[in-house]
Amino acid sequence: MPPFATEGFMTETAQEDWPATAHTLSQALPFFQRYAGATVVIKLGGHAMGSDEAMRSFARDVVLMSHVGVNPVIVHGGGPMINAMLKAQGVESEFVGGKRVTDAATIEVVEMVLSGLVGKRIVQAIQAEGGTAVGISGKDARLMVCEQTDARLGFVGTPVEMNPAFLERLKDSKTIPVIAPIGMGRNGETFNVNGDTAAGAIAAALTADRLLLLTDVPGVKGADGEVISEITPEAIRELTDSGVIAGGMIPKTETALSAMEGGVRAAVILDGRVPHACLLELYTMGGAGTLIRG
Ligand code: X2W
Repeated sequence: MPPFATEGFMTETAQEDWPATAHTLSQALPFFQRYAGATVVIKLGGHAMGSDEAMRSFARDVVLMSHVGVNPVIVHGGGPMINAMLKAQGVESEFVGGKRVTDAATIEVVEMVLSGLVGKRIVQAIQAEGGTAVGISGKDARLMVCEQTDARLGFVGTPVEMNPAFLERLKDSKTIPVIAPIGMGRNGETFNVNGDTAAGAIAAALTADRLLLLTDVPGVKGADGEVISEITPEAIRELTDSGVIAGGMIPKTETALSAMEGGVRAAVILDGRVPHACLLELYTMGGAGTLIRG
């Protein structure tokens, strides 16, 4: 029997606020109904993974979503954690076009850090809040078969064949998958996959209702520097052509657009450092970050 996650709630909420809490819950009913049965793929980037408290809050939101009928699928990054481990081992690492050049020594560290440390930390946090999670990578059950992206990048892979049937089975048993962006090659290779790319490919393979890309920026900014709350794929392309969308935002918007071309209904780029970013997005009128919808 999983633990009930009541302790924090009881101590964080003063008695005089309980009627307001009941009101808030009641207000969320239409949103609970809208997303009941929906598959929501959440990319948790390494930069969005903060303190233990932030991790606990994220995990709690995921368990809540699962309890009200959503099928959350977590795909995580861990770039900063890989950097730290490589540094500790004295291994140099460089990025080309946002992707880590990955040689034979580096891929071992990448797989150890992502599948071992980062994934299991998220699994443990979800289970501490009463959910059930399993940590897997794109290798497990042949979830994500990859080909080499570019010989100059070494063991960096592009997903070419997805096998989401195993994830469907986990969904049926209310088990939350926590997926490390590691792919398997057809010739026994291990591939390092950009976390956003992996999340987009998994969301498309599941024809997810939502892809939430949790990052460390508030969303997509327009020419006036303000965060855009909702935008179409066409407008994203225009802003990219005119140079307003640039740098690290480009891989995120491209992931969102290709996931939508693959059948995902909508994608959201949002700031994972904001407390309860996922709940804000799914269960309030305000939403959070930038919603990309056709
Ligand atoms: C990434 C995988 C981790 C990742 C890397 O080695 O850093 C490639 O660059 P974030 O935290 O989401 O950036 N892979 C090919 O994407 O982590």
